[in-house]
Amino acid sequence: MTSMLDSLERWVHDVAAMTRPATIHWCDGSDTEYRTLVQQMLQSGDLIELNQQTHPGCYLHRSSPSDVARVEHLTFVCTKDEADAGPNNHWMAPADAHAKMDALFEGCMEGRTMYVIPYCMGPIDSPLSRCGVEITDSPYVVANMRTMTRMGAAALARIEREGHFVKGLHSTGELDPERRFIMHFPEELSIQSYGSGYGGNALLGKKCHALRIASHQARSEGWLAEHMLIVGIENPQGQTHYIAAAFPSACGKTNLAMLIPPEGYRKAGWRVWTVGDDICWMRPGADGRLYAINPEAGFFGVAPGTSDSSNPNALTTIARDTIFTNVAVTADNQPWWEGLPGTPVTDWQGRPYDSANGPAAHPNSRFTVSAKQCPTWSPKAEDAQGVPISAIVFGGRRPSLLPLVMEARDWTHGVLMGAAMGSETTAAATGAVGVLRRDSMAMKPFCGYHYGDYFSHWLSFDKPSAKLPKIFHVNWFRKGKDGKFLWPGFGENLRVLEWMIARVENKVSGAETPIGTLPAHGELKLEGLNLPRETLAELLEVDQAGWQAELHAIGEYLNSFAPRLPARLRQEQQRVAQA
Ligand code: GTP
Ligand code: SPV
Ligand code: MN
Repeated sequence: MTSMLDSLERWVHDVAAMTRPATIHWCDGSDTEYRTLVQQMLQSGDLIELNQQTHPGCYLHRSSPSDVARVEHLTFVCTKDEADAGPNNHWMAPADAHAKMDALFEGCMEGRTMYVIPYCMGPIDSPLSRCGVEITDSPYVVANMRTMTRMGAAALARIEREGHFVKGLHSTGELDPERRFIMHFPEELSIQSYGSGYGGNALLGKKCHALRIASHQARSEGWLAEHMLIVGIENPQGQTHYIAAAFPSACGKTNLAMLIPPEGYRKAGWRVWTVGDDICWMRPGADGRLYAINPEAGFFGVAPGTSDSSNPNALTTIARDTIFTNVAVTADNQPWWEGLPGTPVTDWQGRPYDSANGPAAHPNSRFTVSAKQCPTWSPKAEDAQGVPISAIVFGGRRPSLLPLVMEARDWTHGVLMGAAMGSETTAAATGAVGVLRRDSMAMKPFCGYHYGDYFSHWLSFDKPSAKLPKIFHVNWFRKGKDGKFLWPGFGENLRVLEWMIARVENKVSGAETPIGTLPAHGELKLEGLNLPRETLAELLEVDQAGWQAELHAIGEYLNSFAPRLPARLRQEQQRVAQA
């Protein structure tokens, strides 16, 4: 019984011997602990108090200007065999990675507090949940992990019971981009991160554990760890369908998860329930359906663009008890970003706002907030069994070619649609923005193993006993000749989800095309929406020549995963190309 805690304590002891902190603090997740941390951070300048009248319990954190996003070029998957990491990952031999990291961690916590954070990803009592312990010298990380995970005593008790956990070691280091690495050791169930205090680089429960390590584990255990939102759509009859959707970073997951129905739908009795906005763990249940949990307990959402017109739910959610990172502030000390009314006076770096310096809020500025504060938070999000998934949706930012929505004819075709996903890059990772790149299942930065094996794993769910969800592909981002988005998006996306549900329930027949099934004439409900008929036609157009080129490009892309590319996926690409 005590042996697990012994091994945890031994690890903590070993880490302390290497990093040499002044003190060690075991986090219990209590309110008192949180309040104390906040006070310390206000004193040290890690947090800045925002207007407590308008935003009670809200604080601002300014990260180092060179540390504002995930760093994919410094993120490594360290498997024994290089081939197992795949061409989709940067790889380093475990021994080399350990040597590099040990040198960086040596004495790095001198004079500082080392925090030990036991956490659980997923409801504490769910068989789908998994635990980890993150050791960090960043109080900001502790405060964020408290919101984003089930952190503290209950997680520690589960770790003690289960006897295993993912080991995460993080230090902010010198914040020198030259001395920054995010290392994953899936075979050791461990993560080491040095030199960044930002989001996915530092909150190790999130992308590092819940996606990179978990996807690796999920493959051997027969489940899926995906970069997906989970949303429940309740129709006027009171029936709820749960939909899981994978869009790349900053491509609309949080927005879709918190969607507010257009007026007509609201009046008719449609409701939307938020289960998750970024990560989804799914496993087949006894009835053959896929059941999903959200391993997170909070939202680490993109601030810019969040407004009363785009996402009023998010705005309500973040009205109190929220940590803002890299947003601007107004004259009366309220958080501000592009898309909000009012004017910024101080930019995300703390400088007087000057439009010559670019946006006032960093394009990847974020809010961290408990999911419980979301007005549409689903009671089912705490359900240990998870929610049954009726449809899986893939999508990305595609200014042309990809229609508003299409449905895969079967699971294999759906896996191809996911594998073929492409999107324009965004500010969520460092590097150029607006460049088209393939991002299979929105997992390019997060799949902890070879994409070829990952595609095989996806295909393996197609068993006679399975009752798999239908698979769709959407594109909210198609542009017209004037460069403007053709589709209004946001709440109006419910119209597209309604069509998907009608397909799931076999209530509409759709129109078959070589690339998949599209809404037939009149099947998309557009009442109350001022969408010109030509715009709809453009949104649903299938450009044969364009698709030939696209399918050729998809074929080339798939080739890059040979020899591990499953033959079934190659055949499917050829089938569609010849359709
Ligand atoms: P990560 O947290 O990085 O994984 O991002 P996300 O996928 O949750 O993206 P999010 O919902 O935060 O949206 C990112 C950006 O896309 C914001 O600027 C939104 O305003 C914009 N966006 C979201 N949904 C839509 C849509 O339906 N149409 C258009 N045009 N823009 C959208
Ligand atoms: C993403 O980039 O997909 C995010 C933010 O959700 S981060 O936690 O930094 O990965
Ligand atoms: Mn994300």
